[in-house]
Amino acid sequence: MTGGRTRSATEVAIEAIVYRTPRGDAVAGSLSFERGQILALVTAPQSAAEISAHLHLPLGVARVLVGDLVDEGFLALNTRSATGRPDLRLLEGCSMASEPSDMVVTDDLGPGSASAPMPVKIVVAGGFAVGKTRFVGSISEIEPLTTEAALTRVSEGVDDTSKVSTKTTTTVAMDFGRLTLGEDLILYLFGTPGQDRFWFMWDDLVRGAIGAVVLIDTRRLEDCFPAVDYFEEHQIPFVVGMNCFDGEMTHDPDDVREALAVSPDTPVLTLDARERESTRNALLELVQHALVRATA
Ligand SMILES: Nc1nc2c(ncn2[C@@H]2O[C@H](COP(=O)(O)OP(=O)(O)O)[C@@H](O)[C@H]2O)c(=O)[nH]1
Ligand SMILES: [Mg+2]
Repeated sequence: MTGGRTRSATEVAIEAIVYRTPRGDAVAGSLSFERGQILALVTAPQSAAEISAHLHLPLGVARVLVGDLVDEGFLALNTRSATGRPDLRLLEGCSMASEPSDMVVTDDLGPGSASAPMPVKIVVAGGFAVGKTRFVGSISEIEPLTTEAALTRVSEGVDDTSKVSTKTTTTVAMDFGRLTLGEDLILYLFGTPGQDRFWFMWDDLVRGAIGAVVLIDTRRLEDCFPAVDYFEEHQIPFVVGMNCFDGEMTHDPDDVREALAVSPDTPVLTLDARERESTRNALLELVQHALVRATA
C-alpha cells in the first residue's frame, strides 16, 4: 500500500486537518484503492486520525498516503495550528460547546484560513480503566472512533555483541473524539493507550497538545504516576480528574494533590466521565489552566 516506505516527504500530524485541493477535486473519481477512498472521503475537511478510522487504515499508513497525496497536490493540510498556544477563543469555544448551533467564531484569521478549520489537541491520559474511553465518548460529536496504529519497533538483540535487531509489529487501539468549537476551530481529544509498552507513542500524541487531562481512580492512585511524571517532565499543562466510581466524593482534592506531589496550582477536580457536562467542565478547567500557564 505504501510501497514499503514509512515516511512520505510531507509529515502529517495525527490531528492535521486535511482538505481537498481543486486538483484533488478533479481527480477524485479516478484514483484507485486507498488513495481514491481517501480523496472520496475528504469532501469535508477532517483530520488524518479520522481518515484512518473511517477507512479502517492503520494510522501510520493513512498518514503516509495522505502525505503522498499532499506531495502530489491533491490534498492540502492546514498548517496553521492552535497547538501549544491556547488563546481566549478556545476558552470561549469550550464554554459554548454545550450549544453547538449557537457557535460563531468571527475572528478574521487571515489568508489561507478559509479552506480548513484549525485543530486543537488535548490528550486524555491515566491508568487502565480509569474512564478515558468514556471521557472522550461523552463529549465527542462523532461516534467514538478507534483507530489502529501499526507500530514497528526495532529492539536491540539481547546479546550486545551480536548487534542483532529484531522487528516486532503490533497494533494498538486509540480513542479519539472531535468537538467543533466554531466554524474554524475543532478540538480533538486523544486518549493515550493504557499499556506500558506503548509509551513510545506518547511523544507523537502529545506533540503540540495544549494540555492533558489525567484521569484517576482514587482507589489506585499510583496508576497515574507515569502520566503525571510524563507531563511534568515535558512541561505540558494538565488537570487531574478524580473519576467518581463509587458515586460519591471520598477524597479531598488537596489530599490527592499532595499524594500526587503535583504543584499547588495544578487543578484537581471531581468528575464523572460518563457525563458530558462533567467532561466539559474538566476541559474548561484545563484550557483556563493552560492559558494561565502560557501567560505566566
Ligand atoms: N461509576 C463510574 N464508572 C465509570 C466512569 N467512567 C468510566 N466508568 C466505567 O469504568 C469502566 C472503564 O472505563 P473506560 O472508559 O473503558 O476506561 P479506559 O480503560 O480508561 O478507557 C467502564 O465500565 C466505564 O463505564 C465514572 O465516571 N463513573
Ligand atoms: Mg479505553
